[in-house]
Amino acid sequence: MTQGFPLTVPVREPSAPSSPDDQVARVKAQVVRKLSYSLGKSPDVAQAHDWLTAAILAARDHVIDVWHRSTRESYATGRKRVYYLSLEFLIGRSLSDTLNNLGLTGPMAQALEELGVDLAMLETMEPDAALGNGGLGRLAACYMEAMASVGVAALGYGIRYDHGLFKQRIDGGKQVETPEDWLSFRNPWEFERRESAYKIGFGGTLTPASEPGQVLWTPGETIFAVAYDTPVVGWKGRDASTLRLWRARAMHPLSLDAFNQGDLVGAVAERNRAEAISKVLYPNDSTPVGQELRLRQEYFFTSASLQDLVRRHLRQFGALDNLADKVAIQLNDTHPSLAVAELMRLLVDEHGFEWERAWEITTATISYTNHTLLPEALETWPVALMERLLPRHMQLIFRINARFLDGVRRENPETDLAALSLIDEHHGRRVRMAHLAFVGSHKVNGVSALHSNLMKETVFAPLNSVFPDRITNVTNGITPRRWLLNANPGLTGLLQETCGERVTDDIGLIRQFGALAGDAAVHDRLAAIRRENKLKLAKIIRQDCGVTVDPAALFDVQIKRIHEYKRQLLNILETIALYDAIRSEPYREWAPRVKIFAGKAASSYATAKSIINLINDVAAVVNNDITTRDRLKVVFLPNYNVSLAEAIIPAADLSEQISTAGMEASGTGNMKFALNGAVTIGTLDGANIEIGERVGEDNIMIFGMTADQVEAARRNPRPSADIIRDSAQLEGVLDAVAGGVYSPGEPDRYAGLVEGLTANDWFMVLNDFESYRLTQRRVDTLWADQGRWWRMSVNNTAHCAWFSADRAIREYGARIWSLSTTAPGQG
Ligand code: HBZ
Repeated sequence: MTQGFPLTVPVREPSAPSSPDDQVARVKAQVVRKLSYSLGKSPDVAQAHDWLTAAILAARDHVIDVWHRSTRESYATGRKRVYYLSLEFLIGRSLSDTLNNLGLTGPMAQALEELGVDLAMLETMEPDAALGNGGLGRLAACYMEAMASVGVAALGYGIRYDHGLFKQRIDGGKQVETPEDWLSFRNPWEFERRESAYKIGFGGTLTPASEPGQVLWTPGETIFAVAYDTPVVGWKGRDASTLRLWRARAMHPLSLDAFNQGDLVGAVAERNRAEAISKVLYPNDSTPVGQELRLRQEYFFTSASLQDLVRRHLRQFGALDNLADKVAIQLNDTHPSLAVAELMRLLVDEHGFEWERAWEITTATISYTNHTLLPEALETWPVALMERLLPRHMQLIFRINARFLDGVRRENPETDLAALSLIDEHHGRRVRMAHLAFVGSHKVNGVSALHSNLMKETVFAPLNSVFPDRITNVTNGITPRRWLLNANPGLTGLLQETCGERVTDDIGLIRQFGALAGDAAVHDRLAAIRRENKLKLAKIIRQDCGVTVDPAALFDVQIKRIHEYKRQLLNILETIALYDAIRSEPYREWAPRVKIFAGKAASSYATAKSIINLINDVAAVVNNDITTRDRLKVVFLPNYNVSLAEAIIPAADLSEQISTAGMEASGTGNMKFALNGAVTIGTLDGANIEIGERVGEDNIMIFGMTADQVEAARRNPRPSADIIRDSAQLEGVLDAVAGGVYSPGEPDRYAGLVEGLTANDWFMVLNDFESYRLTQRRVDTLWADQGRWWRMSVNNTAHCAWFSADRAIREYGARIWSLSTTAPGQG
């Protein structure tokens, strides 16, 4: 099936005027116009943030032209739309990417320069939109851009949180969280759509309706979801997708009765309760949140999104019977799982469909992506809470479950139904949101080959045996526009010289770079580019950590959420071993290293916070030791976010991807580093395996246990005393940490952390220590041979085009959404 796109959507230069000078003049006039007539400022009194807003508004006008064309085109062709439902969109800054995708970076920089303003400086003032925690949210942002670049008609749906992910400060070595306030200068990218507001009900009563099977739900509480739209433009202005975020508003923002009686708090109580829903992002990553407010958030955005897409479909096609032909709904993990029940409710109760037909439409429309198998991260909600908050949905879920289990029983009476059920009866009756999403979808995908296989073998094994064709894999991807072209202009320039200008349109062309892996001149160019990037990062490190680092040293980087399974602890313990080794042989030729860490810990995750503390404590000792001064530095960069990642990744020599095998579903940072030419040190976990397959085993440093070995070791653990005995360094390192060498003011600060490791090494930190340490020493040897190192670097860049989000989106399009995306190139 060919939908007639994107071949019908030509790649256009953004409404290019006749000459570059004209273009600069035009952009300049646009910026000044925005400044005057949208902001009411004249150039002589404008502040930096006024210029930023004016530049954004001018850029936005160009996006709108594309956006309108895209929207018109998708209505005209009636092509299928993808709706990406995600509780998180980790967007970061938008100005630089938007200008780049429109080909307007040069003209805008020149126009502003003529006005006496520095574009690069303005770009750093833009707030980093952090409506997400980590990988899942960043993936959603990459996919929105990739869909616009590949020519998929797409809408992303989420929540417009007033406050995104908290800001992190490091005080005395410890994480301190402060609120984030990205909207304080308003958000110039968005459009409020008051006309697109939907009622969202909670609680209340159910009565049978006139038609059999239909139920009339009278909610006890109703709030509004108001849409805010942001266009996301694709590469070269090919297309624009829409990010539609919902804001919660009260039906009655003020009770005059209460106010008149002097009850000021009561007067706005309804408003506060309603608006709490879109007030703040839950700061948890890979762990669920049990609170009622979270369930209200999940239903709020799911219901608003489904009502919106149903309304759009009816307006366009007049009936819902062909919904699955024209609409694909992708659930980004289980947070929008209620979509299954909500779509059934809309079809059955509001549009009079028979159950069977409604179920056919629902399952043909919906599909679900799983992002983690951590048992504690699989969402379940108490039946009692669901009954109180969403009585009709609970009823529908029971019915879905009963019909599903009846069907299975008929086919095979021996089946263990309890393992399949949407209701977990062991923990006080809870709804298993992953089972709801699975049963209500036609496809369920994992995010790397290993992860998708583990889904079949572990958490989803019972469901997989009933639906053997349902689980599929789409290995994650990243947008090369943000993570290569924009973040690393030096490398991009070299790739254009060596692989042709078109490499920016068709990232697949970088495989030609591999032919230059042994070219000394290319190595020199790469070394100069990397050095430039490292100098910029060194400046940030000096500003944010007060530490001076040498750009000639090996930059060894681990940046991601702080979690036990990601094993920052393994890294810092090995750092201590290296520190000890350098001190015991100070005259040996040690490869100088800078150990760079960054990442946030969930505010309630005590162990993760303790690991941050330890890294900072070790840094304080190491960085002040003159014996190791030129050889080792340790830094923890505060407030990790998308923008900081953009500065760090192009400056990295070594990428730490060292999760306990079987626990990191995919990882996407690993792809960004490899594409930028860093060498990975990593376990056989998630997408590391696929990176290794592509770059070749000589170009990746793999260590540690496999997922199977981890599983075996958990069933039959080795005594930690044995493991410690087999390593020359481990005991000394653990004793030093536990004994307060790095926390002299509070000697037992890490006693519990170390005790935990030796009592139960669930994450295999001790088990993998020696293998990791020896691999790090092999890294030293390779680094000493710079020719060899740059050969590895070239091979990483050259063979990672496959990790483009465009490739991932094409796979979703072909295998899950039944689209035909035939545009050439882009990996
Ligand atoms: O999703 C991450 C995975 O940890 C990472 O390996 C993967 O690359 C990335 C994109 O696929 N997962 C998350 O960021 N978050 C969760 O998996 C999650 C699941 C349930 C929750 C909260 C977070 O309730």
